[in-house]
Amino acid sequence: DDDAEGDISVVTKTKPKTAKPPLYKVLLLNDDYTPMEFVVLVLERFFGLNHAQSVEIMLTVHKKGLAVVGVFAFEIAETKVAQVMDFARRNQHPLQCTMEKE
Ligand code: TYC
Repeated sequence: DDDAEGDISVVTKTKPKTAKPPLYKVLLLNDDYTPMEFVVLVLERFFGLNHAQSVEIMLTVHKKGLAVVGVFAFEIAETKVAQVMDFARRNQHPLQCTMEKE
């Protein structure tokens, strides 16, 4: 360009992408014996849900057979599953909790 108008340059950056860790769904499974109140307590205690949210998810598991109760990085999901399984076992309930890659 030899006239007075200056070219406008726009800087476009491409962010170097940091690999994001895979996420894991933690699932609660229905059974015929674990008391509803116990499941609600589990959801409140280990998943930080309030009472209303816990009742809602418990009823979803009861009706549908299972539900996702949270999504976490591997280590956190693993810890939640272990905590739930241990708490259920100590209270002699057959409640099952598992995880799967999202
Ligand atoms: N089905 C159980 C009952 O009728 C209640 C229940 C809900 C059990 C959710 C497990 O993950 C569960 N007492």
